[in-house]
Amino acid sequence: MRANLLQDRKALLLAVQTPDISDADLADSLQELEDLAASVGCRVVGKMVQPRARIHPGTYLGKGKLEQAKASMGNCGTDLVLFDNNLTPSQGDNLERALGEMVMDRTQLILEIFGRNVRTHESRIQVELAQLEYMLPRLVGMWAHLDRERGGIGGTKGAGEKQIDIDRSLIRQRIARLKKELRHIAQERHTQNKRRSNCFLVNLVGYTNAGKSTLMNRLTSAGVTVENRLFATLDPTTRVLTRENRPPILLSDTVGFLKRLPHELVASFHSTLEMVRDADLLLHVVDISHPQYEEQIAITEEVLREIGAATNPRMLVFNKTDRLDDKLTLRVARKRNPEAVFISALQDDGGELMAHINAFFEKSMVTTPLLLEYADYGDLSKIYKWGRVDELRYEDDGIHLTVTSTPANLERIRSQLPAAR
Ligand SMILES: Nc1nc2c(ncn2[C@@H]2O[C@H](COP(=O)(O)OP(=O)(O)OP(=O)(O)O)[C@@H](O)[C@H]2O)c(=O)[nH]1
Ligand SMILES: [Mg+2]
Repeated sequence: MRANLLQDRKALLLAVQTPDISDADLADSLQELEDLAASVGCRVVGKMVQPRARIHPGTYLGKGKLEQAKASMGNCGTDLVLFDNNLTPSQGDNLERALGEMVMDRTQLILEIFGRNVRTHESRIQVELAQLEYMLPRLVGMWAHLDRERGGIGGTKGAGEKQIDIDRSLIRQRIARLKKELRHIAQERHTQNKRRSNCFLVNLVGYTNAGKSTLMNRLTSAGVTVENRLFATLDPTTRVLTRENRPPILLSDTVGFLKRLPHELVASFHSTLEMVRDADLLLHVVDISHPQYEEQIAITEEVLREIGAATNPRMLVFNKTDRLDDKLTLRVARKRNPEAVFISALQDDGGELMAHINAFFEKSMVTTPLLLEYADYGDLSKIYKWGRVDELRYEDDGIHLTVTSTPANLERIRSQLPAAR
């Protein structure tokens, strides 16, 4: 396990409120930053906001506010400053010097959390790739001080600049290697998925901490890690949801979404998210006990659009209903989302949700009569494998069947059994 540099740090949260950010949005954003900090073991000891017409290009905050921040840090023993917005490399550099403590922006913090939660080879590569992609354009800021200190001689490259060239090329090489490895893993998964092509694929999606993994465990006893912290799940897990169905239904759990998810992460988790795009049904899990659940729905929809899953059929699943004291939230949500399912993944048995899932797939199935000649009797098992046999009659000319399945699977039956009509 890698060392957690952030464990037990006392953090000050800093944000600039530009005119386009409402008080409510700012409060939510800071709360989320605090939750992110808590999930790496930091304690937030203070929050400061500066209303400004625009972010200061050099130091993000104005000079006066910066001094105020430094004074407050001294009083609280703060040893980490977290910025709600992303910093440019030079802002980060300037702020670290001005404040004298470790400075991190939102993206860096999220990358750090992902880094801590990797469990498999694949997610380790994905996170490292995102970290390197984030670092690459920032190398200038990291080394520029070397040249500044030497005064830089016109025409020749300074030591810092040379160092940047070396680092850049090393990082690019590493990025290329990681990408190649990810492609290889994705290919293997593709082959695996092909084997599953006669199954229905259901994927859990939703905001981080909504209860996706809890629901996965409830429905399939998959034993996926459940934790009350953000981004507990990074690796996809797939299990059989029902064997009784023809075709069987598989359920996958995957990484959660978040507002302003760094685009480097979305890009490097591409192959994981591809599974979401391939799903026949998305279960969009929502934590209804969260005060901003409606915004979280909108953000999840936005990420789904970004990854090309805008048109996949989906079902809204409002979770954590047991945490609601007031009936009003539930009533409003039911009224606004008459098609949605309301559950508590902790307390319910999931039966109602299963009924909805089955009904959804039932709608896309087709029922057709088939005639199988006695000479092909051995192929009956294929029909049972790819479809549901509703009726079976032995007559003089062969076996008369009524079979229900997806159009694709019925096509498969017909093409594999020349005698089936
Ligand atoms: N009260 C209550 N808590 C729940 C329910 N479902 C999940 N939780 C809790 O919510 C927290 C997050 O649950 P997870 O299942 O890890 O959430 P997730 O959506 O998989 O989160 P990430 O993997 O981080 O995206 C855990 O502490 C769960 O015990 C529920 O129905 N009721
Ligand atoms: Mg999870």
